Amino acid sequence: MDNQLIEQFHRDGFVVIRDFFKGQTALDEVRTEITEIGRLIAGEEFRFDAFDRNLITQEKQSLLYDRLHYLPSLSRLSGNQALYDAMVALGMKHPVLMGCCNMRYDVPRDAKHLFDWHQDSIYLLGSLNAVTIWIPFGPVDERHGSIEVVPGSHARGIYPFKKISDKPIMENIPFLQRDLAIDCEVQETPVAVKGCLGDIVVFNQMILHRSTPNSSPRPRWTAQIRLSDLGCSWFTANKCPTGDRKNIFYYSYPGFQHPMRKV
Ligand SMILES: O=C(O)CCC(=O)C(=O)O
Repeated sequence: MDNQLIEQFHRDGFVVIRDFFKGQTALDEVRTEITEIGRLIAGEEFRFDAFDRNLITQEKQSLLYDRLHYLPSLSRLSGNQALYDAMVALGMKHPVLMGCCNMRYDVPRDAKHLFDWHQDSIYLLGSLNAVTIWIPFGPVDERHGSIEVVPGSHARGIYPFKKISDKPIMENIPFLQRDLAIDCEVQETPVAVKGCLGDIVVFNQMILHRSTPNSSPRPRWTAQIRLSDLGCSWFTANKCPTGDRKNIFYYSYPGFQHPMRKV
């Protein structure tokens, strides 16, 4: 991999690798499988690149969205060797999958499912250098929506956050986006990520980032492959915590000093 990309990733906490999937069929299989499932759920008129609220009702949208996590083609994409090789080139020693790889289906003008500013690490835990590989299946830009990131924020540790739900703080109870939110104003200048089919965006899970709205007529499909590094000594010393079984209140990530911490 180009040294400039590696340097940018370490400095800014994210990098866009253009044409990563050029010549590979990994994304085509996902698209084909989603189209098949979309047709089963919404009918033969379903199209991957189009959106019609009369066809995709809220109920069908949820039904489809909830299936995406279980696509065999997403599992194959999660195990894509080129992705692993790229993460090793970016400095991971022994990348392993986290149990939260997923796909998003951001339909036009749907603000409800957008994520506000957050750091993945407070929900997902994982190694200090855990990454999300964010894979667009079409254009991501101001019109189609995308993500915004705060370059360099990954190096500042965990930002203050607060619990926003009634969930009790107990060791084995995971916290989701609806349970925790950052507890400070984001004053840094963000960068809007732009990309297209075939590109990948890799970001450190400590980076501050958020979704931006899709105001185009087509849906925005993206995959999120999440990897932790067994070569991270903090991770192994803490028995490899992941957010599907543990929660942030029981782990001291460097920089973590929030008064809500209970243990
Ligand atoms: O794709 C998006 O809109 C947000 C994704 C995100 O925040 C994440 O995967 O951590």
